[in-house]
Amino acid sequence: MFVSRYFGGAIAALAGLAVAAQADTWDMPTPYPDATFHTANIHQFAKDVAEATDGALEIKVHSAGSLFKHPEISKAVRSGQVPIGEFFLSLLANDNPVFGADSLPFLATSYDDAERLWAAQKSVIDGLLDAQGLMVLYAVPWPPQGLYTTKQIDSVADLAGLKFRTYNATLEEFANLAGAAPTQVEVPDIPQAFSTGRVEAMITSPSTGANSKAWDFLSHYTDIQAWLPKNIIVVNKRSFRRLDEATQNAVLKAAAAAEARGLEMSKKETDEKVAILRENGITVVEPSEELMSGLREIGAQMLENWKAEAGDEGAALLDAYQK
Ligand code: PCA
Repeated sequence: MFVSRYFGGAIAALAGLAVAAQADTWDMPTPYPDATFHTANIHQFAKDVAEATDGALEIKVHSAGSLFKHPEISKAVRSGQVPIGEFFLSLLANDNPVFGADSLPFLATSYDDAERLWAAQKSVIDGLLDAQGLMVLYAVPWPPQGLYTTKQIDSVADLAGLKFRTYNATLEEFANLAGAAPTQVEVPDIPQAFSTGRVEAMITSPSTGANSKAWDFLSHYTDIQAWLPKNIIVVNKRSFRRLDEATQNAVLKAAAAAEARGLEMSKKETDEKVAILRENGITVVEPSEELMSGLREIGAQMLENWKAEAGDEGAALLDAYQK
């Protein structure tokens, strides 16, 4: 009796140790603040993984570029400094233009388009990232991108000379073609960049506009619905392989759920956040035909530039998308 109880306790203690030894904590850098729907979705993903693995894998989310600055996140996951991370997919367009397809103006302007574009991009991107030691877990689109200014914008000519906040090379090209003056600013720095006058206009989603309290420094939102860029969540392949099979499956399952949930969150955001912009005094404007045709012309030129750079891979992607 005494002996068996003694051994029972010892076995329980050993089992406890085994669990403690296996438990893993993954630091996960993300670029956007906690109030962002993408970040909320990632917190839920982390919770799902912890629950499904009984705490064997804890994902600790470091939001708003607090662990790594946004441009460093993909490199940090590639090098294994962190096992997992989130970033804006088109930041990798310098590596290969295919990464930037979802930031091309007026190529994919609705959620359906964005999903078809992702379907066309996915296998190419999987392969490119695989070669970098990364595995794609999931991707989620931002709401359609709109134009924020301090005055009514009726044509592309009205954008000339504006100090324009950008978030990637594609938007920088767009601003240049519109005659504006681009400056790269990360989301957490938006309020300060506007209040100090470094920038005076931007193109981004209703989400980022509302979360940045755009009404503090801007007056007009023109709903141009220009593109739906994506965030991607990737894992370092070596880190992933180190997990036991059950944990790997739990991560993949939680990722699939996060992709579906994130898409729904994104769709819901659009109207909700436009309403918040309006409630706070932003004038929400339907774009004029003149403005739209001018912007579409810029988009068409950018698509030509992109095709020239993206070569056969780009052509195959466009083919798959336009089918
Ligand atoms: N918000 C992010 C990316 C796209 C978006 O809607 C940003 O403004 O940087």
